[in-house]
Amino acid sequence: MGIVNVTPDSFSDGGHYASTAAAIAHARQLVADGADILDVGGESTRPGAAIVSAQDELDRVLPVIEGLRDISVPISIDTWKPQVMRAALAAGASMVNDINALQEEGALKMVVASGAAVCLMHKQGMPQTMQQQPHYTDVIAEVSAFLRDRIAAVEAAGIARERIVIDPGFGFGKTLAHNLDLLRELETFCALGVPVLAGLSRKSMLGALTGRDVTERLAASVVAALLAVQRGAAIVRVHDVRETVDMLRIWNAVNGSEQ
Ligand code: 7PJ
Repeated sequence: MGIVNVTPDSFSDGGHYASTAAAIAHARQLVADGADILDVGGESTRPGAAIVSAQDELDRVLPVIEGLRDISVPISIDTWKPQVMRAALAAGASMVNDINALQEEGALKMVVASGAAVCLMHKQGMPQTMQQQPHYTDVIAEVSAFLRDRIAAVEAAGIARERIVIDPGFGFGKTLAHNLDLLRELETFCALGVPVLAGLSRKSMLGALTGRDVTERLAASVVAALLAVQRGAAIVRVHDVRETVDMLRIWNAVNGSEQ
């Protein structure tokens, strides 16, 4: 899964058209590099980031999704807002990647009605404050119980199991120790019976371990993706598709897979 961030570049005066065109070109490059899914997002959910209005988010992501109508891979919309889900799905997205696991009022109904796939992610707290004091008695058990409950809730609402993906939510209300526990024990989540997505690319846990700035985390990100895949992750959400696909080619060859 290749990450397509559509956020205005405050240092460029190219404006809306330039950021749309840049996002579309970037998305096409990710597919050329081997991405099997594109994850389009218009709101930063990084720790401490401000909330963007649904209208601003739509203004960012819709022209990009529309501009990718002919693309050969499924498009995922990274949002927790039902209004953005609805418009993005109508414009051609076929998956919802929700850091809020469809808990927002109206979100579950929206995805049920659309027939789209969904990624249910765990987080503790809200993005603005979640890294202030993450706390768990047993992070594996608690994240696992949450994901199990959300799978049950969305299945009961009418989303077939085949349409559900889960994600422990690295960095979303977790200390470095919690993140390492989640990665080490990723197989526990695979045992819940639906594909597991892991998002570790360029995250601050990799910065904490390497001492490197976000622009210098390529090697750490590829290794983290490998560790996730080794522990059963079916989807890795990454910025650096080309290098991650190289890694997966080696992994698959060693495992005797055709791909
Ligand atoms: C994730 C995400 C993740 C899923 C972001 C960043 C922060 N969606 N959206 N999983 N992270 N499903 O990429 O650093 O880990 S935004």
